[in-house]
Amino acid sequence: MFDSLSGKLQNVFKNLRGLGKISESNVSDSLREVRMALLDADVHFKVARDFIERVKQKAIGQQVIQSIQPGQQVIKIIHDELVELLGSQHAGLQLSGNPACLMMLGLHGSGKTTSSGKLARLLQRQGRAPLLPVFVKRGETDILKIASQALGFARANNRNILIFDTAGRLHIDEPLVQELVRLRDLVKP
Ligand SMILES: Nc1nc2c(ncn2[C@@H]2O[C@H](COP(=O)(O)OP(=O)(O)O)[C@@H](O)[C@H]2O)c(=O)[nH]1
Ligand SMILES: [Mg+2]
Repeated sequence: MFDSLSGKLQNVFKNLRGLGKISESNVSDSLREVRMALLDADVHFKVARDFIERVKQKAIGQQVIQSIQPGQQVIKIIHDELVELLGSQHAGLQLSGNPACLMMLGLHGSGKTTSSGKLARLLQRQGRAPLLPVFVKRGETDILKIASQALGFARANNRNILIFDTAGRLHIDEPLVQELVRLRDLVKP
C-alpha cells in the first residue's frame, strides 16, 4: 500500500517540480492527484478531503503562487501534512509476553478480521509464529474459556503471537466491554 502511495506521490512531486509557473489550477490538478492517491491507499474520504483542504489553505496562506520556487513549496507543504497525518514517530507493536497477545477491537465491519490476517502475515514474514483464533460468540460460549484454550494451544504449539479477532458489534455495548476487559486481564503478560 505504501509503495503504491509513494510511487504516485513521487509522480505528483515530479510534475510540481517541473512547473516553471504555478497557478491555482495546476496546483488544484496536483492536489486532485494527491487525493486520488490517498483514496487508493484506503485513506478515509473525509480524511483525504480535509488533508487537501489544509494543504490548499496553507498554500494560499504562504502565497506560494508568487514565490520563486512555488512547486518546491507546495511539495514541502504536502510533505509536512503527510508526516502530520501518518504520525511523525514510528509506533511499533508491543510484543511482550509469550505468546504476545494482540486483541482486535472495533465496530462491525471496521476491518478487524482483514487486519488480523494482514498482521498475521506480516508477523510471519518477520519470522514470528502467529496464531489467529477467531472468536464467534454463539449462545453460551464463554470467551474466557476459548481464550484460555487458545493460550494453551499457542504455548503447546510454539506460537509466539496470539491475535484475538473479537466479535464486532453495531454499537459499543457495556457487557462486551466488560468481557474484553476480563479477556485483557487474562492475557496480560
Ligand atoms: N477498502 C478496504 N476495505 C477493507 C479493508 N479492510 C477490510 N475491508 C473490507 O471491509 C469489510 C469488513 O471487513 P472485516 O475485516 O470483515 O471487518 P470486521 O467486521 O471488523 O472483522 C470487508 O468487506 C473487507 O473486505 C481495507 O483496509 N480497505
Ligand atoms: Mg470480523
